[in-house]
Amino acid sequence: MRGLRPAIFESISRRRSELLTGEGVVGGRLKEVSHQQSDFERPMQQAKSSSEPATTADPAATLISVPPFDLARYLRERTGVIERQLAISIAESDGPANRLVEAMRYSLMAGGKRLRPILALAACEAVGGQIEPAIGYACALEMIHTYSLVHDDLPCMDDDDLRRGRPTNHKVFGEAIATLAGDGLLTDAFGLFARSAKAAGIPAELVVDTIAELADACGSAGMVGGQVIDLLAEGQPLTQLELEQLHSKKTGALFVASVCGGARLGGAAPAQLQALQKYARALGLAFQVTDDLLDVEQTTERLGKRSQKDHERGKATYPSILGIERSRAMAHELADHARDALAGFDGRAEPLRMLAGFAVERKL
Ligand code: GRG
Repeated sequence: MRGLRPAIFESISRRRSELLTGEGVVGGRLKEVSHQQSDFERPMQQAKSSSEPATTADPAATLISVPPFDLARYLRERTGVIERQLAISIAESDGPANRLVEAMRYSLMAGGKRLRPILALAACEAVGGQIEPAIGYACALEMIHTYSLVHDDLPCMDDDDLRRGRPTNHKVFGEAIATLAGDGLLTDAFGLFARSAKAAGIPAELVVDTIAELADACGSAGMVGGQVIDLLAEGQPLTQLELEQLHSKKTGALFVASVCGGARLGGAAPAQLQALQKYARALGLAFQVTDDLLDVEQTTERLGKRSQKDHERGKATYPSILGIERSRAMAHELADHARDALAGFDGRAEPLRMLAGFAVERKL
């Protein structure tokens, strides 16, 4: 595979990995913000079933000096957990379909921020759950997200050559195998989650509810439906409201399923799920507005995917409707809304609070 990668792709990969491991923007500024409790790094508590959101129980906690929350380290650790499990889940195959598995691995193990699985695990622990039973779900989310990228890059969709700092899947494996690799990732994601949930002893009703929500988020009412609206809207002017509706399906629905699914597996109460849904909706939109800004402001080399493409394809974006400065202000406001939705949660929700900042501060 390496022989297929020109030097430009190697250099893009290196730059992306620096940006993601905290040596770039992710590190410094956000590191300085302190969190209310350090219990994120303590052993996790059992999932609760109370209908009240979690609160800070120990009055002595206010007297303890708490070290600043190190987001870069947190992202590195969580990325490691997820990537190790993904590598196991999509083990190499020497069967007749090994070319397919190779194509699936190629895109799945190509890096990426792993934001959706990280959010799922963070939501799980925000409600007091243990993350181990939710890791299968987290990996399923990343497989689904990766499938959407592989299909989105196909010539019949966005027709892109570069993704995650590498040639796109169809450039390496051809269109037929790339299409099937996406299909394989999507389908296997549900099998992986179902099996891992059973092995972890998660109650069947909880698993069924989570699968239904995830399928809705990915399907015609969610991501795929949003993609269709996006395709049909190319070259058309959209209002801000229409753009928001498009993105709530195309990008937002999977963020909501990530956060709410992770929280449900952690034992979230209905009131907590409601608050987390608000958090995820605001965060998903903040992420998308930022994505539109990055497309305008960053280079292809830095992003590891083609920049300036929204304008070229005649796509309505937040910068095209609101301008750069108002879009940036909107992204930050949405991140504030996301954090506000967590008002009833204690220090265990600190990673979620920090991730809202990350969604808008990121540089790729
Ligand atoms: C089902 C074909 C099909 C498409 C679904 C989600 C989607 C629609 C297409 C993916 C392409 C795209 C540009 C979506 C907008 C959301 C987005 C910014 C995705 C990139 O997500 P990141 O930044 O990517 O989390 P990494 O590589 O870090 O995982």
